[in-house]
Amino acid sequence: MAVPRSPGSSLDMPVTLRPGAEAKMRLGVVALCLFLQALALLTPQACGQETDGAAADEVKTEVLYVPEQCQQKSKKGDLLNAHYDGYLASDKSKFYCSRRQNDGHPKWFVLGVGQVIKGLDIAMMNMCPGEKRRVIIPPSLAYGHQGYEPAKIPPNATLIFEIELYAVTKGPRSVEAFSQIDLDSDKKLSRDEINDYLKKEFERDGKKRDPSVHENILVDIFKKNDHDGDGFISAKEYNVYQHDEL
Ligand SMILES: [Ca+2]
Ligand SMILES: [Ca+2]
Repeated sequence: MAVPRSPGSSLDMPVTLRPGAEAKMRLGVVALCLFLQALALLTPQACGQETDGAAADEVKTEVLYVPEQCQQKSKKGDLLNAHYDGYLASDKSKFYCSRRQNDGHPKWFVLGVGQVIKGLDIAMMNMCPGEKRRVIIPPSLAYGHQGYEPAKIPPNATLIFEIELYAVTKGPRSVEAFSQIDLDSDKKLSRDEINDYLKKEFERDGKKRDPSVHENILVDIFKKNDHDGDGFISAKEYNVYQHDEL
């Protein structure tokens, strides 16, 4: 689920999860499951992405495409689904491509809580589903002095990302969200229940999607969250990160 990660983590790229970061997230519905999925792909990290006093550094955003209809713009705490390619500004070489990871599924992550490098948290605010942006992120909002060796990002590297946002959904899981998905109230989420929920969420934004997208998400959700493999996501499995939210 990740995005360019920060120094210290060993998974794929940009997304970095800060313990407790989710604490501030709003209650949400189905996004919860997706959220869990995202979490499962992330690694807690020590955050090597502090700004180093370069307060003047800003993210430069170029909007490449905006859909005519935009019902919901991304904001802090939303769960986003996006693809992005990352390049070094110095030589334009590509250091990251979400399409080559996780079987090509777009990444899910919560916006504005440090799951991705700071520059991406900034760059993806107020974005419409379907929108495309090209953003330039200074090192102070990316990997700073240290760089990020596993991704071959040198120290003090300015990064360029090309982002395509697919979906904006409400943030994280909650008891309410769980109950809403759990139609038969048996305290566990079946594949059908989650399927129904996803369907409704996707219908709400009115976008046409290939059915395989939906199916892939469903498979991912179970892969990441059904830890005991019984075909249901229990309340415990659903709230597996709850202790972080204290
Ligand atoms: Ca149920
Ligand atoms: Ca289970």
